[in-house]
Amino acid sequence: MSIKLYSGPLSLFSHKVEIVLREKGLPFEREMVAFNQATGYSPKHPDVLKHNPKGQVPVLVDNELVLFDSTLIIEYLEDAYPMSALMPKDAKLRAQCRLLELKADEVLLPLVVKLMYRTDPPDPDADPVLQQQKEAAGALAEKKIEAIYQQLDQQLTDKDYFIDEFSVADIAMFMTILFTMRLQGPKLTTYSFLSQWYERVKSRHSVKQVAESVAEADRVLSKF
Ligand SMILES: N[C@@H](CCC(=O)N[C@@H](CS)C(=O)NCC(=O)O)C(=O)O
Repeated sequence: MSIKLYSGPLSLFSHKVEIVLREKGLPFEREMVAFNQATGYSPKHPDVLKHNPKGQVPVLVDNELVLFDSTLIIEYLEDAYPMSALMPKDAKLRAQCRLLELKADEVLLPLVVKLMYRTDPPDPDADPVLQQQKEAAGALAEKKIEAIYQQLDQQLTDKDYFIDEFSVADIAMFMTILFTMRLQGPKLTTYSFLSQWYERVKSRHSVKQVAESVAEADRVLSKF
């Protein structure tokens, strides 16, 4: 068996896949593509361009099989390597698990993206009006993030994980909230179930390793 993951040092989507590989105990080679806060992923890694018409990480190569898109990759890993299941078997729970992953990636994350100006490299020529616009958009996004935190907190009342057992829903939501925190977004302290859940997920070996790798990438790449 030979699995290779093309990842990015601050790629939330790649880190979702990495947690799944680690949870399943699958050995893999990780290739970090170049990234910096000024030019992003440009120039792109030639293998990523070859394997993914969208030119994005993550890309997973499992022997002859080449896949891109974190959700699709994770579903493949779950089918091909069912040990340490990360999705429920029941159809309704499975759909709820997928829906939560989608909410993390496509509802919460677009709000978190509005906070990303906070890690931009300093620019003495920055337009102050543009800067104010970014800050106003960030403040509005924070309000919407808090409303989502409130809903998630309610969903987690007296529960260890979103769907019975630890699942892809927890992985996706955790990664998006980790990124909210590293961008100094709303704190979790007022949401007791959500903050307990966050610490519970973070204490898993697989998640701890990935969170440390993000922190290390920030020390090297991001200004705060
Ligand atoms: N829906 C994709 C999104 C992948 C994605 O946005 N990857 C980012 C890094 S986190 C990327 O490669 N961005 C570079 C680009 O879009 O050019 C997934 O789930 O994998």
